[in-house]
Amino acid sequence: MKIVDAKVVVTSPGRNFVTLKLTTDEGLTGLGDATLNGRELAVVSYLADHVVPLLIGLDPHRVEDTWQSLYRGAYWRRGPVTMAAIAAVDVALWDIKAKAAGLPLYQLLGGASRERVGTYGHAGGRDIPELLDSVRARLAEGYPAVRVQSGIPGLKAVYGVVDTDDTGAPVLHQQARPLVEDWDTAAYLRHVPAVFEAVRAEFGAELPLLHDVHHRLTPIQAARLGKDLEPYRPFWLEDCTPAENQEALRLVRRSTTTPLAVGEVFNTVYDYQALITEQLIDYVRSAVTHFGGVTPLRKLFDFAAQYQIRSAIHGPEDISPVGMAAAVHLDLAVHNFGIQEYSGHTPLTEAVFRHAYTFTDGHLHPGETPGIGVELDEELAAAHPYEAAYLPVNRLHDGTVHDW
Ligand code: KDG
Ligand code: MG
Repeated sequence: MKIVDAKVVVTSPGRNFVTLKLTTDEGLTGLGDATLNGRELAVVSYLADHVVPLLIGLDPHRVEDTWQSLYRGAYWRRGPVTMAAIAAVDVALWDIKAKAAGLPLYQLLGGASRERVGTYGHAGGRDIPELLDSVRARLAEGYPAVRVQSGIPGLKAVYGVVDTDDTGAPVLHQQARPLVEDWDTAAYLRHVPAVFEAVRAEFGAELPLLHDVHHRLTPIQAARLGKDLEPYRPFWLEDCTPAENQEALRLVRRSTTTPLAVGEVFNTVYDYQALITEQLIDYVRSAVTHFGGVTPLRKLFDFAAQYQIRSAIHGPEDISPVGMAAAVHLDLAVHNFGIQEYSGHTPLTEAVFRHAYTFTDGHLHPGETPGIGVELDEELAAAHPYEAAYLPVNRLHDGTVHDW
């Protein structure tokens, strides 16, 4: 079998998604997600200008060899643009291989290790009462675990608190210039324990609660927060520091028993080396889409398993249903699965990407369709072309840029 066509599709059914579609001489097709939120077209160019010409004529069954040749052959290794491009090729090849075998991808990854995949959903509110309503809504949708994010008194816009329209649907601020949010670490550190206190008082001790700091604290501030949250037994504290400095997590880890989750902005296993071997974290959070695909993510999970660290694949709305499908196959197969982040997609996005995976009672299942189980409606995709969009930036009250 040979690859005869490789096409990069960019579509914006409410937000931008980049998809690679490979076609073989036997008529099989494979899809891979290459969406890098806010920098989409860089990956489109990487794929279309530098990768697609190398794929034509290749045997799609050679997944490992193709991965190694794209990773090592570029000489310029790693980085989100490169690894998102490689991920798209990797997942598209796995899709074709599984279709050729007539099996859902998870069967090629060792088969099911569990019946279904547990998830967490996002709850957010401008203040605590609004957050409690949002938690109630996630529970009514069936989520077994909830990430809680709240507005901070004195700050106008905070990560994780999404504007909604009259129907409760999230309003996206896709715009040609980044939205400027504000940040005050002291106000944040004062408020978050009160948020957990209120959520525990309302929903009891058993509900798994997660919180995303989104890279904003210094190690000593993160240690303080971890200690302050201990009485509320969080499921995890996510990205408490900008963890490209792996050293930072040593201090946090020594100071608190609050579990730590890290990795959505990581691209390779090397970003995790000290964090895993020194057992500084509890969950590895990389996305299939930003980590180079199923091939390296599965190796990461095996490495993490030796240290009792579990998987928690990144799954926000900016991972397309193609990336989400690949994640759910991996989740079902790996032994050290922890939890899957899942926000779902809009009905229009789900019409562009029809998928076999299902979400029932707060749990995902990849379905039994051969391959990853996603079909791209190219006509509908073309009707919703790319729109320039940036992620927000954060500034302190004096105007200094802070991590977002
Ligand atoms: O594009 C950025 C998002 O993927 C990120 O902000 C989402 O932190 C995130 C999460 O935990 O889902
Ligand atoms: Mg996060």
